[in-house]
Amino acid sequence: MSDTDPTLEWHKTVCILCSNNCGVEVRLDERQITRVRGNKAHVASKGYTCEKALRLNHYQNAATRITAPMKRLDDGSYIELDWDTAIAEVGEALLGVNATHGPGKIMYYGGGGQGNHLVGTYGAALRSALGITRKSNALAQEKTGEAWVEGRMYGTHTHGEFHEAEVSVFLGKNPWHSHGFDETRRVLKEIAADDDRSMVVIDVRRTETADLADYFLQVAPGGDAFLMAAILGALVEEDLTATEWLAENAVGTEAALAAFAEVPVADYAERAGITEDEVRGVARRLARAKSVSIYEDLGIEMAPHSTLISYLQRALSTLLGSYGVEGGMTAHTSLVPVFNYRASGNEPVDPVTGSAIISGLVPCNDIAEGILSGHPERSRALFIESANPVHSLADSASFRKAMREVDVSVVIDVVMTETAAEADYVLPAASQYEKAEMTFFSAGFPTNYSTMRAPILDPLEGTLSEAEIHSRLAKAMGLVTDADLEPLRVAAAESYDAFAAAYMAAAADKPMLGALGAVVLYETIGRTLPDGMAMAAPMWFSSQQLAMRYPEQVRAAGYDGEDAALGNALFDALIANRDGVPITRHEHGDSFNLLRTPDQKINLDIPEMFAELASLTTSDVRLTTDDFPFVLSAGERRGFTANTIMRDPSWRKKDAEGALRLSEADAASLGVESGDRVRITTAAGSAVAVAEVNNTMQDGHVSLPNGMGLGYSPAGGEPEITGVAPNELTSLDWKDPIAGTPWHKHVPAKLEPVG
Ligand SMILES: Nc1nc2c(c(=O)[nH]1)N[C@H]1C(S)=C(S)[C@@H](COP(=O)(O)OP(=O)(O)OC[C@H]3O[C@@H](n4cnc5c(=O)[nH]c(N)nc54)[C@H](O)[C@@H]3O)O[C@H]1N2
Ligand SMILES: Nc1nc2c(c(=O)[nH]1)N[C@H]1C(S)=C(S)[C@@H](COP(=O)(O)OP(=O)(O)OC[C@H]3O[C@@H](n4cnc5c(=O)[nH]c(N)nc54)[C@H](O)[C@@H]3O)O[C@H]1N2
Ligand code: SF4
Ligand SMILES: [Mo]
Repeated sequence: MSDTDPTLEWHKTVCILCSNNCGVEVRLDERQITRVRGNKAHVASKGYTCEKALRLNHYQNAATRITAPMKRLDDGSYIELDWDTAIAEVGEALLGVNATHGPGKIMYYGGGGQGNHLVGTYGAALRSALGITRKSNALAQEKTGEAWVEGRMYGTHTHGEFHEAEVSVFLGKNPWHSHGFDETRRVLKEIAADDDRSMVVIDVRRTETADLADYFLQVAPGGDAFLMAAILGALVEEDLTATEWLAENAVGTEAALAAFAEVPVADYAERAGITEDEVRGVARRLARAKSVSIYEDLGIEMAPHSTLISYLQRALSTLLGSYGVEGGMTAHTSLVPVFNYRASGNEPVDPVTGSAIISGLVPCNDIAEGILSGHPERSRALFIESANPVHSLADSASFRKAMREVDVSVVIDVVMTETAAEADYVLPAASQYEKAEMTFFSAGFPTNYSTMRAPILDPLEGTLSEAEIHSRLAKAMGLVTDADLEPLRVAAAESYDAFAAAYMAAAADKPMLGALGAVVLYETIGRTLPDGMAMAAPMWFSSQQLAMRYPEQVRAAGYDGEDAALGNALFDALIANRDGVPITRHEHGDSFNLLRTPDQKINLDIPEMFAELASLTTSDVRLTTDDFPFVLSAGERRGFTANTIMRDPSWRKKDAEGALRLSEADAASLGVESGDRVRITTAAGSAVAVAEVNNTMQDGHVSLPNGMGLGYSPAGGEPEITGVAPNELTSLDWKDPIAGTPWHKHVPAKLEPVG
């Protein structure tokens, strides 16, 4: 073989299977990804990957990739349409909904997954152009409780520095499998090996992370609020809080201290299933530390008292003075913010369901409920892209029904999903390796990095990037014409500055050009970008905004220039660089400048939280009943799960069917062994899973993996389903009273052996 053999060439991109987006290099043989290795030059992941990245070809070349637009017929079958017809019909249908029911009755869902957020900028253009105000995405079933709390406490998002923290706390989080910060497993092992640093894991199961912990608190299901309250109670009682620091940096401290002083430490510890000594030991270890970083995740965000626990853990790091110190919690910059805190403390209410709209997102459990309510204000259309809500939201049956109930539903995806299979129109997108993409997850501090990817393959024949789909839709709906765009293209070809001036003038003349932001940028600046990067054009605007807001910190990250020139320099670097680039560089002292509270202090005084805390005295820990005596965790991250991004079951090296894990004692009392079949019944439904007797489980607690129960049909025809789809077992009304986030980790269930 010569050294020009294309199969030996390495192409830089990232893994898209979780939010870490580790930099990888891949080899290609025609369209097959044949080899994958970590990219050592990547600024954030530095060569790190987990085992999943090696299997990316199962995403890129899934047998169920769609290669033509499809339209559903009355009998539920699909016909293929040519692109022009599909775009024209979808455009007409959307305008028709606005004309018939008035604006604001289209619900937009999705806009990005673990690896692709540029798509969301085009979704935003569609929403502003059509007056779509109702939107939601997966964050509204996991992180809106957190956002409710963070908005009130900080006015912005915060993240820990686990690479540096003296004590790292993982609360309902199993980073060994789910990751969540750069080089996760390496860092976990480093903490475990260091006598001066400690790891605290609070989990119902003895996880792979728990095995590395210095303090493992195996909390009883439903016990986290009691446990966190007990830790806070001990801290206050033993006078371990950072009194001077709090006086300077926090408000509402007295109210919080008074509330925590009421906690009956011994009683709550016991109710949480943890000894009082362990609780006090952890409180003292935390108080001794120079820095504490805490990572909460689904184990508490999808369990009872979720919003309260989100508050309690933040109150804890605040009372310890661990904000804005190296290794502690801190706010950070974002190229495009994932959360919106503007309405924090004064959230609008959904006109159909009456629920709070946090971070601008309709709570996920409300979407189907609203559409099926018959309410005159209900949504009449669903526009879904890069998401699989029939599978991923609570009560799949209701979401399926809602999709058939609306006047029109449109899905943009790379494969035929459970959601696409209910849609009126399915539009096939180019994959994330066939267009420019990136995510806005990065929360680095003091340096924040961002990685823009170039396509490593041409779009699969018949597919289009979302940029192109949205652009064609906008043109088909008559929102923008080539005549509008032509002068802007000429200006863009001249310079960014000429474009900026021309665009401002044109949008003043025709506001729709401003509303369509991302589409206009794609059609103009996009055409000036090197091969395949057109979809990234909206990041020119985002780079400008970041440079305007944080000029010193963007310059400190290595870019020169003032005003627009600085933003241009950042954008050019993003476009040119495949290893990721720093976007801002701060000093720890800046942490308080990033707060968006009125006085840039941390606010501890949230009366709703004190009320819920006080109500724990009379609350039950477990929410099970005699009929449903087990607590089911419906959706656990394991070695071979990746939401619903991987559909081919053969990507899984083990746990082929996604076993129901249960303790030895529970297995014995049911009379089952590993490999036997077990029927799981909940208030919502029933399913049969293969059992796995597993000594990491507590008695009375069982778990099923997420992302299972997907249909796959390599040879065409009826899809074959592997494992249990967790949301066939979950209900719409089982959710947090404040944020509306589902309690998927605490689903009361009944188990029976299947003969
Ligand atoms: N391998 C893999 N990694 C992923 C994903 C994936 O699908 N697969 N998905 C990504 C996504 S979208 C997300 S949001 C993250 C989620 O990441 P995690 O939240 O870490 O994942 P889970 O396994 O769902 O839940 C975490 C832990 O919560 C524990 N738990 C369950 N109930 C309780 C409880 O009542 N209290 C406490 N304290 N713990 C409890 C479980 O035992 C589990 O260890 O993972 C990301 N990473
Ligand atoms: N019971 C239960 N339910 C859960 C969870 C749980 O733990 N338990 N976890 C929840 C969590 S935390 C999350 S984040 C959600 C995730 O659920 P979803 O938000 O629905 O996201 P994914 O499963 O990641 O699916 C993303 C979709 O994007 C498609 N896709 C991939 N690349 C592209 C592309 O380039 N363009 C387009 N248009 N589409 C593309 C994929 O084919 C897939 O259909 O699931 C949630 N559901
Ligand atoms: S799954 Fe996540 S941690 Fe693993 S290689 Fe991919 S991006 Fe990195
Ligand atoms: Mo998630």
